[in-house]
Amino acid sequence: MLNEKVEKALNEQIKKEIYSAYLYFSMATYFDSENLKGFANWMKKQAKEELDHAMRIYNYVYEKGGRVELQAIEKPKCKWDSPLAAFEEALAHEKFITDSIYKLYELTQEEKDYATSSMLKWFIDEQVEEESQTEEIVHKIKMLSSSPNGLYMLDRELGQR
Ligand code: OFO
Repeated sequence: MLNEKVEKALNEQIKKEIYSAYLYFSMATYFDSENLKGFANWMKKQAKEELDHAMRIYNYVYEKGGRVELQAIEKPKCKWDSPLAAFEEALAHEKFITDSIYKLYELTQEEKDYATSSMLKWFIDEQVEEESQTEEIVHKIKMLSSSPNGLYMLDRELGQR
């Protein structure tokens, strides 16, 4: 059986992961509208990863005899002022997710639910990568935006993800 408080918090986290996918799909639509196909490709891949994160928790809840109850997902923003603004928001969002995973981990410790703590370690490690790869792109956009072909070069690079 899954601890009730933990089950509720895992359901909340599933919602946040699905919202992350929704936000990144929305960023992909912005990039596609700007004809930045590589940036859009990167965001679509990221969105799919977020759905995998949601499914990882979903499967765990059932493995532990719990129940998933899907929540309403709010409409994401759909326009940004620049590619930099979109990636800065993606980075801020990843930091928010990291914080949410940490809080979830703390709850499992308080509730002595060590199996869920152990499952969450994968997410703690994953967030290090998620933040670092997004931050790297923020830096690259800042560095390359002053050169005329900079954004185009980065778009090609992100298209290869
Ligand atoms: Fe981008 O992070 Fe999920 O967990």
